[in-house]
Amino acid sequence: IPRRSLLAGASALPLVALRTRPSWAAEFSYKLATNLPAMHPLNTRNAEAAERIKAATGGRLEIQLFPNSQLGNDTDMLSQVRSGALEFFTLSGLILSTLVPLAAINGVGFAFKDSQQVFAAMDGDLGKLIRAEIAKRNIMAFEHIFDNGYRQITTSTRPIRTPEDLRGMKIRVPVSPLWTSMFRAFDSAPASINFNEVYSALQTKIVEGQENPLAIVEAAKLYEVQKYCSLTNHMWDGFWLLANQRAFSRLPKDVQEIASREFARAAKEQREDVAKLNAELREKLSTAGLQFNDTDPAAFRDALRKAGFYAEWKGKFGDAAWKTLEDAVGGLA
Ligand code: X2X
Repeated sequence: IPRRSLLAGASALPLVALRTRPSWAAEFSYKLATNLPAMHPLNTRNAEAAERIKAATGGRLEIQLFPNSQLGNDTDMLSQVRSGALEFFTLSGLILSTLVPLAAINGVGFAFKDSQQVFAAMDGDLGKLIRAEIAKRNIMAFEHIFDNGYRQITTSTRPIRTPEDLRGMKIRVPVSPLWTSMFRAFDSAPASINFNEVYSALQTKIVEGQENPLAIVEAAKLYEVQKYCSLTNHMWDGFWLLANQRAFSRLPKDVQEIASREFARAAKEQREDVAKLNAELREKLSTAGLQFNDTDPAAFRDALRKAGFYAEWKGKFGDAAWKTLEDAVGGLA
């Protein structure tokens, strides 16, 4: 095409754009933010979902991804999604619990036996209960939670082989009462730090260690500033995909349905990605220099029980919610 005719076409466009939205702009242009690096499956799968949503809605809903805490830390982004400044946001239920206390319940230490049990509960009655609580705020959670995974402890100072090894350890935890309470129960010295500051907190030795699933230890390159990785599997954590309630209800019904369908597919695919990563990363991260050890979960669970951790959180969540958890995982306290 000759250059001149392109320019001629372009100069004609503003006349049309005076009254209606330009033909190249989406009717709804929304943001989706996460705290994780772009390569983590939470982002790659949601990026694919955004593409499919754009195609299936004929371009009416365009979703732009902001990974890696680009729009602020989790605390900031949670206020943005509540106010509507941000339309979509993925957040750990445990951090969300600063607003919706029940959302921390899946993080109770050593509650779930395996991922199958996790997702049966989170796609079932337990998840339903949590989502109902979330919906009482200005936000909503899509049906299927994304996987963060079982959390492991990394440190620069010493491996964690027994619960006693956690005594006095300066360990970073996310900003969430349940996390702080759990590591206090182990007699550690937990420090609440948002994820976007974790790498530098480890690098500068503000804290000795942190805990996260292997997929994150890799994606955020935490192995560069940590020496040991102790496989404690001490809790399961997931990311709710949250939406600002008003922003979502503003979408036409068919667009809402397409978005829900594609996010559901993204969650299912993302769970498989994470399971695969967490299974293969021990070897890869060992090669990168991390020293791994296994642990006996029963010893850690006993330590929590003796410290009164389960009794305390049963009281906080209440008997009904605790029973829903125990119906899914068996007796806890
Ligand atoms: O902050 C963390 O450690 C992370 C990335 O796992 C969560 O979002 C809870």
